[in-house]
Amino acid sequence: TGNPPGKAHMGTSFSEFNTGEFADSPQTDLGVLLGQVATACKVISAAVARGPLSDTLGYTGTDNIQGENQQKLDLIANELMIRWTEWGGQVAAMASEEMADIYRIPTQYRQGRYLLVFDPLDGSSNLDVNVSVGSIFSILERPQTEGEVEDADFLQPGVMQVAAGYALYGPATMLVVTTGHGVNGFTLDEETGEFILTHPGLTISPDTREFAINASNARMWEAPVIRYIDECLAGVTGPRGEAFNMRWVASMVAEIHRILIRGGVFLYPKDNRDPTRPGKLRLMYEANPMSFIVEQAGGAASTGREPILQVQPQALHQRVAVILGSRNEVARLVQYHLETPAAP
Ligand code: P6P
Repeated sequence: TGNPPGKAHMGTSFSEFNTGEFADSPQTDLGVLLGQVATACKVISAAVARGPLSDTLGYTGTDNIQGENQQKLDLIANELMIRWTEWGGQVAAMASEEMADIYRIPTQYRQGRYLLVFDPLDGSSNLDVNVSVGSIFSILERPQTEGEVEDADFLQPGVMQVAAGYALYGPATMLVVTTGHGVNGFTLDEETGEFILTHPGLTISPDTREFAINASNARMWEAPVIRYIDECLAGVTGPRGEAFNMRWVASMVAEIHRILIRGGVFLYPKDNRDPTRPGKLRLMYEANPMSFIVEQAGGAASTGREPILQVQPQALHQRVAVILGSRNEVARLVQYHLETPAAP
């Protein structure tokens, strides 16, 4: 499939792009679902923007399955994603960072062929300080279309995703999507309510001199990461012979978007704070969708020891180590892991 050459030009609306993307394919349902997700993201964007004006900032006092304090807007965004997609006839069930269990579509709605997995408001700890946040989504197909959807139906490796994307609620609201035919970025025209194609064919430079990591965890990093970051910090007189820059927004969507635009490598690696915890970020609705996007843009995504998209999920909310972005830097980090035996 894919839009005819030259069809997806700057200025194309997401609606027109979506139609072109699936015009001659059996995946037209996917295009319809992506349109519904895009609308949900517009509504979430408006809710986030009104946060300080509508008493929806701050915490609910409850924790999610991750043991993280839930912000009011986390739950609002979760509800909005469900309400704007459950009736559309494209989805059979959903899973979210904010819900312990899967959400099966109510029987009054047509059961679709897709599973929608999402982090409704990633980076929400930035809300009260008005720093960019986003929504991340991943779309899988049901392994079978009979009977009730079970947790196990979601436990597919990232290579099985049929689409993935994120909305970035920043100075501009953007939607970045892949269906396996490259990565395209759309900017919300607040006047018309349309997402307009502003970044066709996003690609990540293979090399970079910018890394993103939460350096306050340095004492807990494993040897390969310590080696890589030390070399970056050593500057022009060090083994890399270059000066590196660092960024850390604590909002994965903002970090990945920066990497798509100007290159970079993002690390949230396994650390030794808890031997049972392979990393902080969640596989199904953070690492997998972002890895699909990054790889479709010519980048690479690894746990340090295996490609993220090859990881076989064992549980809906499992965590994973994440190293992704400019492929030559990811390759260097993978090589450093190979040279260092995994801790027992
Ligand atoms: P830390 C946000 O909570 C998130 O899941 C990602 O968006 C972000 O990259 C990371 O965690 C930030 O983690 O430990 O720096 O607060």
